[in-house]
Amino acid sequence: FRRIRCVVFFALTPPPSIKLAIDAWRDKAFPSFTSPVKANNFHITLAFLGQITEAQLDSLSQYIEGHLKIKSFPLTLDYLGYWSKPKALWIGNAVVPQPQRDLVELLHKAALQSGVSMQKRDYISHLTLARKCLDNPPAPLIEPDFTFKNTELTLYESISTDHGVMYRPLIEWPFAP
Ligand code: 3AM
Repeated sequence: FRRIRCVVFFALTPPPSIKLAIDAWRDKAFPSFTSPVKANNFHITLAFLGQITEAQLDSLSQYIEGHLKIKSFPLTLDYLGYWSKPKALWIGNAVVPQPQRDLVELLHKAALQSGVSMQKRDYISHLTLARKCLDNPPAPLIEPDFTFKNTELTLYESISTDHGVMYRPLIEWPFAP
């Protein structure tokens, strides 16, 4: 985190085996996409912060260390969603577990305390599968059904490269077992 400012967000991350399973299911269930999200980039955003300063990062970390009391929890991605405005196809969890709700709330408080302004909008838990998806694709042959345990909170930096965007984990906070 040497640069003065960078674009960051907090997210949950499926374990590698689930990332690969979602990737394989996506290949089978849909025709190819113009702009698929790489399996390595799969995540469930909890809070998007945008550009923050190093001082704000320190303050966020301190707040989280002092207040994070979440235990590892399971989550099931089981339905397909499409947003026509950002043209994104995603899978979501019909049931947002309480620990995930608590995390979103905690991160909003952490941002407020750290002087990071965040948009107030309803939280929709989702893992984006593809962007620039012009139409809502036909229903998949096989419905999504991916369950995994969430064992940590990650702060990612969003980096634009010649090969597209890449998300680099900056800090991880493990949940209690
Ligand atoms: O969680 P996904 O991958 O759907 O679209 C961006 C991506 O969403 C979103 O944050 C995630 C990580 O980059 N994002 C980008 N700019 C945003 C903004 N200004 C934003 N979300 C909310 N407000």
